[in-house]
Amino acid sequence: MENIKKGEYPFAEIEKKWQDKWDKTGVFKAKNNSDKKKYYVLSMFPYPSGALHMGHVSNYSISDAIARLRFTEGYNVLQPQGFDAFGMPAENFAILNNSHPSITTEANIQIMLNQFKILGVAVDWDRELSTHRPDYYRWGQWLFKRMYERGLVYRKSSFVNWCDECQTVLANEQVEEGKCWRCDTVVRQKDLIQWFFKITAYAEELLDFSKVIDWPERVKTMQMNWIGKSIGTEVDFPVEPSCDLVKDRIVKIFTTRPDTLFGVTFMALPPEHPLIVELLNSGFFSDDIIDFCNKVINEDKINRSAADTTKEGVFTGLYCINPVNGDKVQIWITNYVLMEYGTGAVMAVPAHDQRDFEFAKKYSIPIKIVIQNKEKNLVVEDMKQAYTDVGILVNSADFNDMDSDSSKEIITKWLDKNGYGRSTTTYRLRDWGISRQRYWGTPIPVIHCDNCGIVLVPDDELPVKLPMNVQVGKTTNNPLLSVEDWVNVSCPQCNKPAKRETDTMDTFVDSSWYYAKYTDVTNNDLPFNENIANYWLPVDQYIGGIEHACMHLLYARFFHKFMRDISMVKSDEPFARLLTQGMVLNEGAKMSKSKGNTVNPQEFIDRYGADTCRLFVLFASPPEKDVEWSQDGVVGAFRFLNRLWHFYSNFCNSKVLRTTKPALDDQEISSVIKELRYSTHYTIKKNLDDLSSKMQFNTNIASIMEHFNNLNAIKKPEDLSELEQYYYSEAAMAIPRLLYFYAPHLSEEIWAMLGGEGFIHQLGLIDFNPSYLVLDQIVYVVQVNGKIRGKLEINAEADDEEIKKAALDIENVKKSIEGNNIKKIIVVRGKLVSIVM
Ligand code: ANZ
Ligand code: ZN
Repeated sequence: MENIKKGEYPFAEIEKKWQDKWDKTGVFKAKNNSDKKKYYVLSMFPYPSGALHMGHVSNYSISDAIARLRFTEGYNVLQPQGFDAFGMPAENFAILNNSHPSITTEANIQIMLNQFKILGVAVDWDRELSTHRPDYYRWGQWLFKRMYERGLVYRKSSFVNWCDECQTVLANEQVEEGKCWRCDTVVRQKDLIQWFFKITAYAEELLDFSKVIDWPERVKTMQMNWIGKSIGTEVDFPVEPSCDLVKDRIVKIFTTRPDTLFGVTFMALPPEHPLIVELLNSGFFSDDIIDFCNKVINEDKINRSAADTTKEGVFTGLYCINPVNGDKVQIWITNYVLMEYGTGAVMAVPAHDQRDFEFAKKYSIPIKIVIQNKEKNLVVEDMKQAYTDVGILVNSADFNDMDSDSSKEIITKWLDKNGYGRSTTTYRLRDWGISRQRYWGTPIPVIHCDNCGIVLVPDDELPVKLPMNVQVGKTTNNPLLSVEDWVNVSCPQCNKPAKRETDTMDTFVDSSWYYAKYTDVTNNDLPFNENIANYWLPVDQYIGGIEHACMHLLYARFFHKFMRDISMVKSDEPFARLLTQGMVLNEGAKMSKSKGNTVNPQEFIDRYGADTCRLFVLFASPPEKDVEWSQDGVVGAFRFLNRLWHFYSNFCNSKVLRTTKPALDDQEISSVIKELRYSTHYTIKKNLDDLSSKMQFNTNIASIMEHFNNLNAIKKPEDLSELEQYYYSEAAMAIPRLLYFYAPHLSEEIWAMLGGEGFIHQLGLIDFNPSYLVLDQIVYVVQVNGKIRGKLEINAEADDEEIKKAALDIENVKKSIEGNNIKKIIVVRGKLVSIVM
């Protein structure tokens, strides 16, 4: 980037000056006790990589514009900031730098704090937190214990997504197209004992968005699909007791099509099904079957469940009995059924399910039609695909001739009565596996004792601190396992030798409640004081990327509801409003190191200043849309601020600046000044309107620029009359107060140059005068039942309602309506008001 050129405004000096002033006076500190209304604005905290990227800058420019707006409106504003510091990237960063993550993390935080400061955000820095510090994660451990006590934490062995590169488990959400979301390594399945949070206990409530004020529909839909509620029927299929191993065994299936029960021709089970696992372990299966199972287990689950996956399977040699008709149906192990959904087993009905159809065709399994179409002409031999529509039941004993949709309930009731099945609801949402076999995370506060089993670390021994004497590096094991003086402890209950849990928590646990800790960050007796938290929560406006729709945003809602249920908070939701900001793109692609298309905000701010940076990202597009990086756009923003600077440098030192209105008649001013006055008041009104509903910063900024052009178009202000100079000054003085939300440093500087005192936000919102918005009057003819009854002269900007009201106010109109009911009033814009009685 080029160096500063002659004639460019001294942004570095100005920005430093105002940042120091904000800092010294502490004007942006939030008060936990205040008579003012509160406003809590939060942007998702960054991982301390050591450098803010453009995405952060865009995120924080949006939240800061909102915060400064609310400060100006007179709210007691809380805008905190902190760091999401645990996790693999930090551990790997330390490994790369041959250091310890606690050292590299704190160093990175210092660098980023400095970058936040040069961005000039109105943050209450007294509340800074970082999740890797014991005074924070202590309370994560405390919350884990409270969850455990409520039966919301458990351990189970399960197949997990395993990344060999990162040597840890990944949540389903962290697997992207079968690969690790961080390092792109192909994920494989591994059987491990894991800790789980029972998020499914809240599945139903998490589907309810009625308590959030404003969330993007897209995010709500993504969460609803993720939770995936499905109402259906569970049916018990006894296994034919062909050998002792399978005596008294039942395969439970979940179906949404109980109407097809009589058409079941085989059972489809995944290799992970408990019955299959047991048979695998007992040596029941041949090598072919074992090989097939191993192959499928290691396949990516998302691919397995995709509709177009090639269906594969092996016959187990075992049968189930269909409880409704006694049919003997083969049990197959298949790749297309997942253990994670429903009951992990499917009654396959090839005639009416496409996946089952393809499978049956491939392996020559019988197909049996039980739903007939209207024409009653379905025949197995002619079927090219499954018939999945509604129809009439056939081959279904007592249920024949029933309509398929309405038979579902009848069949389910009949199953229930006979003890064969029951109606049930299932969710796609899984419990949240939080175990990570890594060093750099919140230790799980558990001790394993041979005598007592699982023992929770007593509250007064929290935090369980991460040991510092650890060699981080690419070991095949969790590095914590080798820290013997940390692992070996005496059991808190029986004092016998015991071992610490070495799994650490998924970092999404840390980020699930940080927004609440900010409210009372220094509390060392509890996570936070209930009253303080209830004063601030919920967060009024949360801002972050759409990529968090199904992980962080769902986990935080779960935590919040849990905290509500143990009376820590009163609200039902953590985030009342959510804004998902767009990405910063460069040449159409997301900025990323691997693509080599990043722009370093630091260099950028050094060259053009923080105000230019903020103005550019906010001006380039609405906050929820992507921003396309453009050097021209940047230079444009910079040029605009330079023009302002030069304008005010002259203006503020001139005699034209008049802050008090001379006692003269407005009739005396020229039409040019009248138009300028209109521009001033119109711009203010438009800005306030835009900001009170949608955060349309880009159109806001555009109108400020336009207003400045109108001002600048007046060439010789020194020749104007005193009164005209007053209106000219008014036009000039509005700009810093409007631009303040986007370019706060320069705005404060200009305001001071204009003779203003204090900080802009302390002035409150700028007012406009509606009578100056009357540019043209329009004359309407007013008719009552087709007869002209009067004329109406009204502001051209008046809306239909205002016009109707004014028309009904005309004396002559009133008289002719008297005593009659008005049927309707038609407004023909610019011409006519027609009243029909
Ligand atoms: C028999 C049947 C007949 C089915 C038919 C469909 C059509 P949703 O709506 O998404 O809940 N299914 C159940 N558990 C499964 C699992 N673990 N893996 C893969 N598929 C599974 O889907 C419910 C249907 O998905 C169920 O209804 C079951 O197939 C299948 F003509 O049962 B159905
Ligand atoms: Zn013990």
